[in-house]
Amino acid sequence: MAKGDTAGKARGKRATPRSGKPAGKTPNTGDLVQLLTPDGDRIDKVTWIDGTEYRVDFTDEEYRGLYRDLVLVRRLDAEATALQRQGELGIWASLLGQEAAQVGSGRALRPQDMAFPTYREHGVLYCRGIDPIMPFGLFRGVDLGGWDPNEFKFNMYTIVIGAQTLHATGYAMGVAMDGRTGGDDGEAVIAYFGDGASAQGDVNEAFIWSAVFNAPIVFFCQNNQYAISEPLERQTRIPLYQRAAGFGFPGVRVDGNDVLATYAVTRAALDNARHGQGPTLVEAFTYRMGAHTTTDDPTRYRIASEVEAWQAKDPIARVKAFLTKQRIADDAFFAEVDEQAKQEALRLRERVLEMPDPKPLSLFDHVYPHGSPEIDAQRDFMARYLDSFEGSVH
Ligand SMILES: Cc1ncc(C[n+]2csc(CCOP(=O)(O)OP(=O)(O)O)c2C)c(N)n1
Ligand SMILES: [Mg+2]
Repeated sequence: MAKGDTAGKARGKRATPRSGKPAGKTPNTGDLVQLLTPDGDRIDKVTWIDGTEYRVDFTDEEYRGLYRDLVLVRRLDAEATALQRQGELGIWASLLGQEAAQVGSGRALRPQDMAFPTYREHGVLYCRGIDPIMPFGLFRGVDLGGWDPNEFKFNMYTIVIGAQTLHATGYAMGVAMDGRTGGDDGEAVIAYFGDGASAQGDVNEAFIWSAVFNAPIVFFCQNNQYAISEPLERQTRIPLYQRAAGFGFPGVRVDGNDVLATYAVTRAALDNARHGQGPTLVEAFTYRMGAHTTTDDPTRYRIASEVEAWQAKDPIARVKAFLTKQRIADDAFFAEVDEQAKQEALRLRERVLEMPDPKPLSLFDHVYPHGSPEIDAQRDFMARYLDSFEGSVH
């Protein structure tokens, strides 16, 4: 869908050069790229502190498409949380509040680009055209993840914090070595991770390798302010995007609750990468409105007024306000999107409930490509154990 134009190609104008020399002006922590205010007012263009100019130029149809994406991914996510509460999923990691960061970056990807997600990127998965049912096998505990990363250019979910940034770096180095960068049809890579992950060794190693090999990668950090119960101030003493300068590549902070700005910044960073200009760190400044996962109770470590303050910056409300003010959409459109979201959520629920339980012994399949005596022995042991139950069929 959205092919909105982005400016941001002015890499030559960057004040934080590839040498890692600090920018002349030190930004304060309030600096971020924003193109749509929480009240739904458009900002035509924004110049980041390094001189890069960001703007978008979407058609009305494309604006409505972004709104539809945001509403759909929120509704499917809410259904997933309800399914977990009803005992139908083992766990769920909600994206509530992070819809704009995910839809904006997900739609900024070109078809040839490769994404490496964490466990929370259901909105990016949706934008990649993957059937939303796919991650549910994982969270219901009935399969090991269902999609082919190469078919959709979207890798498997990664639970090990930060590990996917190294996988993405290796993949991006391979892209460059294969000569698949350098033009508009070049391939770029995006690695998603969180504010907590930014403190992991893996992530810092990924930054170094990407920098020195000039890998075509965008590090997309969704700073949702928490790593489970640990707040941001336990991860860093400086804004996360500023870390990039120490590694020798540009960093930019974007309003992660603004789908337009997130799109513009990510698209520009990806295009720089595909043209051979190396990595960028994008810090999407956002907020995890829900629990870390359904196993977590955030009321134990954060106060209601903080959540309320972020509610006023809701990523969907501001797009709705903009569409209404600009008469790009009317009540009939909003009602139609709500109805579609409801129907898709119902369909998702039905399909989750129909997911068959796996055969217990399938646990031992696909551990090694050619089997192993150890695994065979474990399978035999398990089979005997299951046989010990009266009427057991497996
Ligand atoms: C290597 C590793 N250490 C610890 C954990 C446990 N763990 C799961 S999620 C999480 C916090 C991650 O926070 P952040 O990177 O901010 O991502 P978010 O969940 O907020 O999206 C931790 C510590 C893990 N999965 N992997
Ligand atoms: Mg976090």
